[in-house]
Amino acid sequence: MASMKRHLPLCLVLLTAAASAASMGACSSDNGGDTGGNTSGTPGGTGPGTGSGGAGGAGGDTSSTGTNGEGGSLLPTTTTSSGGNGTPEVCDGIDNDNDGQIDNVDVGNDGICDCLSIATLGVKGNAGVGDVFAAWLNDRSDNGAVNLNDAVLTPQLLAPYQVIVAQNLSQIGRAYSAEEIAALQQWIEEGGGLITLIGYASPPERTNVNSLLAPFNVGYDAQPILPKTGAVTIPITEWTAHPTTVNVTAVGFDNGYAVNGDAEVIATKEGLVVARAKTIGDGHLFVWGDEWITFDSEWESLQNYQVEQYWLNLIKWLTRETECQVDIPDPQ
Ligand SMILES: [Ca+2]
Ligand SMILES: [Ca+2]
Ligand SMILES: [Ca+2]
Repeated sequence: MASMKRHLPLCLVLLTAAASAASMGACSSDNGGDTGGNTSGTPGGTGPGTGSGGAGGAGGDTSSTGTNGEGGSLLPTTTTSSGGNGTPEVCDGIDNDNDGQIDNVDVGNDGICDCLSIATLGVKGNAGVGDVFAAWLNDRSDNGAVNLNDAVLTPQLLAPYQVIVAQNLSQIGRAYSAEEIAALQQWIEEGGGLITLIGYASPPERTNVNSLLAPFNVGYDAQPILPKTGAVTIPITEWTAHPTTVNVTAVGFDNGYAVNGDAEVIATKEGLVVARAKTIGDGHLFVWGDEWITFDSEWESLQNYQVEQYWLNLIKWLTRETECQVDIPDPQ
């Protein structure tokens, strides 16, 4: 709406100058065309940009009806968004198409927002094959995942990201400082989404991740649980109805840790809580008791597990409600 308001005085100028029905069409279509022109360089935006009434009129002609930004619908579109003003949504931190969602682009209709800004802390696991934050995510978003590894957590470091995934934090070479823990807490409270994983290493791996979780009164228990017997992971099948568990009936687990504390129980196994979720200020926290779900090559061919669905649900729920929310495709 803001961009349309900014164009209003120009339209009034054009109307005053031309005083014709044709110019009215030009004005209304320029609202959509100019916004598109600024981001994609497509025709229709040249009128207001140059201040030329003639060029603006050309934009109006292509819209045929020229009512309330419909000219934008003729622009090349790279978005699946259907609402709003017809201006294509692009990854720029702005709700270009005015449908109430910032950067809700998913050209491939794969359920991962193409504009997603996600980072990982620590190092990936090596007990299985594949890494969900490599090819799997790269195929589904424009940015992939940024590996922050052992970077010092500051408000400036965290600010660009919508979702952060804490992986194996036992190798960062230090304990997180109070300032780092506070920075992450503030980032979540202001709308960030954190998911923590565990089960990568020996029990001391809990120390750093639990320090990050302490402000939220959640943490991993001391005893490893649910080791797989043979080659097959333990199926987690007891789920709470929650946005993260839609269409999920079974996900594999192997040698993780129970999740204790003050947060909603999301999944249990044999009386143990293996997942909890919590809304904190404007943000979200999800604590999963294992790391096996990161090994995409291990689960992509398994029909009895819905790990991919789980990741789609998790990433969507962790992302701010007003940003990057795209439809998750129906299970096949
Ligand atoms: Ca939008
Ligand atoms: Ca945008
Ligand atoms: Ca996508």
